[in-house]
Amino acid sequence: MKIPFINHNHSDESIHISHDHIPDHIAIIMDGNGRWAQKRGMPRVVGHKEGISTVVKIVNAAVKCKIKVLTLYTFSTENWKRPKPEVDTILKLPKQFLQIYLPELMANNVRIKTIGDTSHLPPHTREAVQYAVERTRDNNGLQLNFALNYGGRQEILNAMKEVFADITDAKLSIDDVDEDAFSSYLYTAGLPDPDLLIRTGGEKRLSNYLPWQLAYTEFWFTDVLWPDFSEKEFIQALEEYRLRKRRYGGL
Ligand code: V0D
Repeated sequence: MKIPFINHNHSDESIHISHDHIPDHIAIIMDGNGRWAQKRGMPRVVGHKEGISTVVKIVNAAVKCKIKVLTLYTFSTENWKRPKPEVDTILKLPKQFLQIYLPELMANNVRIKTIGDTSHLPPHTREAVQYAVERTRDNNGLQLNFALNYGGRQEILNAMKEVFADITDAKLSIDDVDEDAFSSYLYTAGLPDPDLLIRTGGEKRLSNYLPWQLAYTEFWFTDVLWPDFSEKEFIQALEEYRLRKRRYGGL
């Protein structure tokens, strides 16, 4: 893969990748899968399956670019409102994905985690994901977070309730509840906030995705539907992010 980062180190031409302003943490809303299929006269679920191959492509691109954390919005709390057959098919995707790609993720030293309330997922989904989380626990390359049954406002409310419980139990003092302390009650505890949000599929909104964590994040939108998204667009997003940072980096 060509990484279009310019060499500022003119003393050594062999170093041609500049690692300035590579985001540590990228969050992605992988939208447009159903529409991709419908445009081809196929059922929406075909688009979701097609979206899986884009997931692995972008994970591998992120590994090559030495991104530290990638957080993918796979299933939101709102997705339960979709027709049951579609929900059932979507909830089979983690197992299908892992059956094919877990060996590749292991070889790439990827650590899998989840964010969201996984307790309400069907056991077959939970078990497949839990197995992958445990298998990859000791990997120390890219951290790959799958947002499963995730909702941002719900995350903040849960955190608020846990803070309140800890205050009630005298484990926490109300004066110590600052932004950092509160962040440690979120699913993303211990992770840096995303530097870059990518949303595919043409919509330009947040859809309840990481509202607390994205407060200072750069947003990059594309009309490209997720199954058509590729390393090319991913690199383009990284490049635009780098240019934005360079532009106001001097200020
Ligand atoms: C559908 C496009 C991978 C977006 C990609 C349960 C929507 C394909 C996973 C996955 C989904 C999740 C956990 C894990 C391994 C893989 C996935 C869902 C949907 C929702 F440990 N793709 N994917 N999960 N889609």
